[in-house]
Amino acid sequence: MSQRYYVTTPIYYVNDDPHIGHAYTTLACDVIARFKRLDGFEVKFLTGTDEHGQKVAKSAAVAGMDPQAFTDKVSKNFRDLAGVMNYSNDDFIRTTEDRHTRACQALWRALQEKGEIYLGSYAGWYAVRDEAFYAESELKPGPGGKRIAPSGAEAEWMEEPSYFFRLSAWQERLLKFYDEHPGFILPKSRRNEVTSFVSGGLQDLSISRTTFTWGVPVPGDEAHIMYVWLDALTNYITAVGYPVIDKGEYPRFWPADLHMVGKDILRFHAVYWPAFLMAAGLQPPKRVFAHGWWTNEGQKISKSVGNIIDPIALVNTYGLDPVRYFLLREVPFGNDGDFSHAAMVNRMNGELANDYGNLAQRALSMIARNCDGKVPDPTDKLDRQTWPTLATLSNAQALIDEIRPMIDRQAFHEAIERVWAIIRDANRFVDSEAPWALKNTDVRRMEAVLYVLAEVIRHITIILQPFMPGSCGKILDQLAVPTNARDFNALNTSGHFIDENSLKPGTPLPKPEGVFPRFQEPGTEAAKGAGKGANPGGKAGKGAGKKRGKG
Ligand code: ME8
Repeated sequence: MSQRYYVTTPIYYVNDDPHIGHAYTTLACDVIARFKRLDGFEVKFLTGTDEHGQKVAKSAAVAGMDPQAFTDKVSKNFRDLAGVMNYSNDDFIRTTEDRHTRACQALWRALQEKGEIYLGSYAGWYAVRDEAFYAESELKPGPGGKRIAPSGAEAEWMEEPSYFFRLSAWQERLLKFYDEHPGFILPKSRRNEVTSFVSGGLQDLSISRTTFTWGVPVPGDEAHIMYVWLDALTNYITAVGYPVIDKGEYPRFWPADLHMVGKDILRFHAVYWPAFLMAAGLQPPKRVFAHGWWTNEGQKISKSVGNIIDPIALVNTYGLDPVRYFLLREVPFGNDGDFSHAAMVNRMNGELANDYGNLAQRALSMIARNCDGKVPDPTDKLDRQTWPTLATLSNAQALIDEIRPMIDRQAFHEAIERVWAIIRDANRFVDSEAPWALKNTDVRRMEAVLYVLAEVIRHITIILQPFMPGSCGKILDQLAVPTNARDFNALNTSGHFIDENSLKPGTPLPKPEGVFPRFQEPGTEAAKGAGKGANPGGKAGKGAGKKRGKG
């Protein structure tokens, strides 16, 4: 039986167009999904849109549109982003779909049957922007008798009849659950925040609303609609077929391996969601990872400041794979990060063009020139005793076993750093062996050096595919690696320098071409515009994106 992996993104509110923050979370999940597929797992990768609730209803009203028509339109922008960013999601859920209404109502009934829900009335603070209830003690005074939540959102006083979930009864069981599952919340600092929040005591949670209608009706009492977070969280089980739990995808994929979320919505995922699930007799997910927050050139990203970063503009300016690389390389995953044009160009020119691109370009063009455009033949030319630099090759072969646990704890930056250590080592190897000089002095050794380089590049590139699928695909094309030999099974982990997976000497190679261009400052507004979100076209950068790096 194959191993399985279920990874989810938050479902995004359709009150606004997608921005870099949304692109980031889904990208992280995409890298994990691709990595797991290459590692032989059967993967389900889910993303989608959160379409109900007061916030979306208000945005639809502002747009002068019927909520369904409005959500159809904005949801499509999120779906289209998958094409632009090359996401490999297997499903895209919308909470306005029938399958989701069925799942929400079934979960409600399950909670009701277990005595976890009662009817009462809510009198307290509510922030529509966060779709969250706040205790007086969490808020600061704001204008006009309103209050300000820790997120900066305005909270208003609200009084209405409401169903409640008996969250207060779950405090001890949640704490026990966190204790028994130390990997449930990552990073560790976030885990501590959650445990101290829960240790402080939990209040019953209002889970229905009566003052508007844009939501899933409460079964048996249609004057109420479900609280949008109960509705939204349920998406993760809707997508695996809930309420059918004995066949289909549910038994194969639930509990989810990973809910990836931003730190803003950790409480919903790490407190409410496991409580709802356990209360309904279902298993909680295995992990919630809360990543950090992006700022733009040092400033908080917000619509009112007008500095939203449009991921499409970034891709137009810098190219897709450099953007994918940058987002996961720039910031230790879990920390907050700042997007700046200078940092982006630095990574693009330094690490992609100079380090990786140059390694591939140098090696492949030397092979093209000096080995008749064919994979060189290293047979009888590799000798561990006389050639200690073979460590370069064995380090590349050991890479996958080092990277796997890093991906399993979502340490993307560590994985990339590790690969780059090998890339830098391989570049030093080229410099010290100087194969261009060996051409005149020791052709056998030159062939062996170039073969080692080609194998090192093959290993690195197979492993980097999840991060930069398009560019890595092009490099593997240039090494004539068949498409069915690009997964982690095709790596050489045999402990021999060469095994049946290794490149076959004599295989003809296509003409090499640079894959990672340097960013050329166009000296126009375009490059800056992408960073500021002011120039969604960013066309001038696209020209720069076509220039070839020199090897
Ligand atoms: O919260 N930096 O949806 P949402 C990094 N519908 N990530 C960011 C970000 C930034 N500046 N801004 C947004 C919701 N994000 C709910 C979720 S799930 C059952 C329901 C990302 O559209 C980050 O992942 O407000 C954050 O958690 C998410 O977008 C919030 O998206």
